[in-house]
Amino acid sequence: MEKVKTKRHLVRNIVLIVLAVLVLGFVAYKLISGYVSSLPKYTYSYGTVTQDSMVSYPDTSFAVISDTHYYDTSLGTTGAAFEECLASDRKLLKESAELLERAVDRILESDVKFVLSSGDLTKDGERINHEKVAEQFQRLVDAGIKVYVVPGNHDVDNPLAVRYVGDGTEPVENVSEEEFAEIYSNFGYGDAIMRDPETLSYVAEPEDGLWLVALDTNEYEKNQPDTEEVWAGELVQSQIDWLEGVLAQAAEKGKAVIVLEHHGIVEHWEGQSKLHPDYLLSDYKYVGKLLTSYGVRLAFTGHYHAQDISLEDNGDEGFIYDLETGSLSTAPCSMRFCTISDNNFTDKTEHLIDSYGADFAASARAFVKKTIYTEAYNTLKGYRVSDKDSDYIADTISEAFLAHYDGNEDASTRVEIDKSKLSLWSKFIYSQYSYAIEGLWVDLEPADSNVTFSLGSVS
Ligand SMILES: [Ca+2]
Ligand SMILES: [Ca+2]
Repeated sequence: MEKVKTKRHLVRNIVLIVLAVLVLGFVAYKLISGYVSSLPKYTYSYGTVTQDSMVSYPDTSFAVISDTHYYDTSLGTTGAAFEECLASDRKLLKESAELLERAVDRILESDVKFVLSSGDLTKDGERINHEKVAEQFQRLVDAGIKVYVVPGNHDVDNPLAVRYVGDGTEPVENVSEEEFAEIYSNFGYGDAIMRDPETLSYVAEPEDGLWLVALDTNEYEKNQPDTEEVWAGELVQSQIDWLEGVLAQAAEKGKAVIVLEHHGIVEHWEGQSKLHPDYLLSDYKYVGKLLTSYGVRLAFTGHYHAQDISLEDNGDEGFIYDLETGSLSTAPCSMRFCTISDNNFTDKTEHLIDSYGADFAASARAFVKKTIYTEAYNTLKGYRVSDKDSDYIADTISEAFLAHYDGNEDASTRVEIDKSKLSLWSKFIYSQYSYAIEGLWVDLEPADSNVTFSLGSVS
């Protein structure tokens, strides 16, 4: 009897030791992998500009549009493949051409000096769509308003440039890097005072004393035939070296710098880098630090289709605002009208969707909500969450994304999820994603639109 008891104790102790080793191993793995992923992928030589030595920005005014995702309807608007494309996307593709035309009309009425476009000009990099975008931008240039573009992940060497025929698709001509620079020669590339020899990055001077550093953050060289293009973005070492040279020259010549790029530099909600890392530059924290170390305070980005401004404050070593502009083809179709005066930045945001009337605006918002809802619902069903609970959670998630896309999130309008209505399994799955809903509803400082802040110090 005593022998059996001793044997049981021994087995129990072995099991406990094995469990402890497994838990400790898992914790150690998490700590080490977390530490490794927080290290820079590339090498950076930081500048020495401090808050006290930052130059003032010259007075100017400009408009910003992003993610126009232009789609010429001659490429087809019917058939099973097109319907599938619409159902899985947030974009108003059929209206995208008219939306850009209206945006250009609106800019022509304003008194801005230049326009920035932060990537994803076309649906999927089709040559015809690029040419149509260029036609619209030419209207601005003809009226004396300069335009500066930078490509997004959809725009160059995209293997999915297609037109819709019957229920299927047929490939159409896309554009290479060289062709992109040719088509947009009147919109940045021809006006560049410096070009990165390796990529579509360039520098222009849209206002005396103001350098625009347009960065090509995309990774087209990794695109594979017949598969979706690479969404992630990064600056490789040769681009970082080039950028450091540009920033050093700007500091030496006393030029203030604004950055234009597709991918984010500062997280736009707490948890974005965990749920959607491909929307931020791979080394975003280090690139942000590099820019602030040279006194850059404004970066205009896109990609996520949200109207949001967030701030990285590095204390004495400077600060940078990441001003993400929403998609012109995703409700509410935001565009920014910006002014810099006495080293203060002011944004006035307009929602182009409002120009279509209340009914269309409501249905466009419902369309965006439905596409997010469907994606969330299918993800939850993949985890075997019940239909009823998937519907409830997906609805909550889509409301959170809609609020984030609009910007200036008003948490008082949030309907909290009642967890007592969920099954035990649904509660567990929800607990894995609740950080996203919490994060999306919290607007990180400063406000996202209709806001003024100082470029001399953090207010
Ligand atoms: Ca914000
Ligand atoms: Ca926000």
